[in-house]
Amino acid sequence: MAIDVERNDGAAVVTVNRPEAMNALDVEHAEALRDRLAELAQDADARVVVLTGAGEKAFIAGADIKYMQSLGVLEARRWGELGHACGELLETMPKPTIAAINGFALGGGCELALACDLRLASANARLGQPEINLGILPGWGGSLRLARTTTLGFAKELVLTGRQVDAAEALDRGLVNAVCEPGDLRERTLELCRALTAKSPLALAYAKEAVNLSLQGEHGANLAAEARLFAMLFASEDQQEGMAAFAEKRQPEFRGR
Ligand code: DAK
Repeated sequence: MAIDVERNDGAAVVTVNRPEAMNALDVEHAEALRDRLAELAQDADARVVVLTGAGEKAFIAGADIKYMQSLGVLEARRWGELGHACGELLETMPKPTIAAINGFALGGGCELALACDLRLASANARLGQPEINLGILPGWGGSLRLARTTTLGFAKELVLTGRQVDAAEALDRGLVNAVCEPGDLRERTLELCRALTAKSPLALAYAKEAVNLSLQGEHGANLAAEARLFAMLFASEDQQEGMAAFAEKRQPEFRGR
């Protein structure tokens, strides 16, 4: 059993390490994933969090079907809550989260990728919500996040038919942000991490919170909340540094204060 966490400068790379089962999540792995994400959410040294899968075939091939086979209603509810806890951490932790999709991202795997802020896929990735073929529906937030990330029509197609898409179609549909050759995925991901860790962590956290406002509530109230988040950043040294660096034609050095 392993959820590995590797540090690479300011990035924390979280790897679901169960390649013999295509990195499918059973309870043990899902609980460990939730716990690692909760720790990283609080860890100021982790400025960006990457989620990926071990091996070359799979990101996460979903929730463990063999485990789910014998679940009762109450167990299924707890199982759903566990997946939702992972998704909520990825979606709301005050730092960018990136899914490095290195192969199959199916069912719960696609749902967790959708909970991340950014998605990079290798050209051999395949994504989809095949739950309908098992007589269930995407229960880790995917039915909603897929519709928000892409379109209602495309989400309905994938959820109702269970059709998988390749990386090129995922890019075309806005399901992933970029596609690269499988051998380049790690370096492309770390490059993106470096670009993000060079920015103000305060501004990143507030910017993420502001964009997430669009997930809920009333538009006018959300615009007012965005204005407050914007104003708050003018209490930071990073705002002064960012603007001074522009005026002085140099790179900013952000300190997270
Ligand atoms: N669960 C358990 N084992 C899995 C698995 C999975 N999702 N995916 C793969 N494996 C296992 C296979 O059983 C096989 O194990 P052995 O037979 O060797 O013991 C091993 O990984 C290698 O897989 P294959 O031999 O099948 O490898 P292939 O290259 O031929 O095919 C594949 C790879 C990813 C296309 C295929 O394995 C596959 O179709 N896997 C299932 C994908 C899938 O249907 N994923 C969605 C799962 S459902 C909810 C909570 C959660 C969810 C919903 C509701 N509530 C409580 C509200 C989420 C549901 C799901 O994610």
